[in-house]
Amino acid sequence: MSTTAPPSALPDTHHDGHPLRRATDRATDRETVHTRPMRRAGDVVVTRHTVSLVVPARNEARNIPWVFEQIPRCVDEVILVDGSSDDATVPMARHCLPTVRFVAQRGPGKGNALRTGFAAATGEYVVMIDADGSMWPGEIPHFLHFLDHGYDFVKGSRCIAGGGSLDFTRVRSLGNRVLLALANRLYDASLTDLCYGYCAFRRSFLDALDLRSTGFEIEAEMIAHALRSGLRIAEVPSLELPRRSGRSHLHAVADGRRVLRTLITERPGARASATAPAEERR
Ligand SMILES: Nc1nc2c(ncn2[C@@H]2O[C@H](COP(=O)(O)OP(=O)(O)OP(=O)(O)O)[C@@H](O)[C@H]2O)c(=O)[nH]1
Ligand SMILES: [Mg+2]
Repeated sequence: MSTTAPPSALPDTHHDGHPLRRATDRATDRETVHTRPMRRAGDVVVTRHTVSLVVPARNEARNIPWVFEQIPRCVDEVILVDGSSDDATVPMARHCLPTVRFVAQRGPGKGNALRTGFAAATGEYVVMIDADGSMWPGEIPHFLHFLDHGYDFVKGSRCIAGGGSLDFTRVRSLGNRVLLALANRLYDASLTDLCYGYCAFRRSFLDALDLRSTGFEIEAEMIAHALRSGLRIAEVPSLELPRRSGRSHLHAVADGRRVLRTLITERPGARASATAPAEERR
């Protein structure tokens, strides 16, 4: 019987604690030349920023569980802005996520709901997402990636490679294309999508966004003001799903007209922009 210990039983360290190098070990060129990865001038050091998720919800009790259970860990705070729901939206949200913060919206409409939620947010980054299950919370890290790498305002796009919509009707798709073309022309931009409310931004730019809209036109107002203020904007592909259950709150024609009015009155150099009181602009 041999008394020689098998190689695996050899001690892995010298008595001084350093790893033992064996004759069979192969050092790679990389190891030989640099013991640590080299840092270059263009490297971005990403620090962890706090993230608030603002969720406007009106009668979405049946959709909240799907949305909340998929919120990724990178979100620090979830704010649900309830639009006087008649159903169990609030208790359902509390049941699914006991740490959720509720804020009562000031005034009716999605625009008022989002502005109330943004004012209550405490995170360095703010993400907005619908409560009807049409936006997958798993995409949130893609938005944060661009904020982490220097962009100020990140919007989802259903119309670039990797994005899409399972919810576009003909009317909505046509309306979105027409309004998008107008926005690109008025604001000298080259965006690929407009009427889509999956966005993220640095909260430090909330004042620059100067939001006043009350209804669905707030999404267009955010983009218009981000462009007008010279924020660095990125688009990330996003897949819009059909709402999981319940009824839509959007009225394509009436809300489309409000978006149109917003794009025109907020265009760079327009007299009515920014300084007009909110009441006048409804
Ligand atoms: N708090 C609050 N939320 C609202 C209000 N109106 C709409 N929402 C929410 O805003 C989000 C978007 O509204 P939707 O009705 O889904 O509008 P949409 O996505 O354009 O329409 P669909 O594609 O048919 O779902 C949903 O989470 C709604 O519950 C409101 O007045 N108050
Ligand atoms: Mg929806």
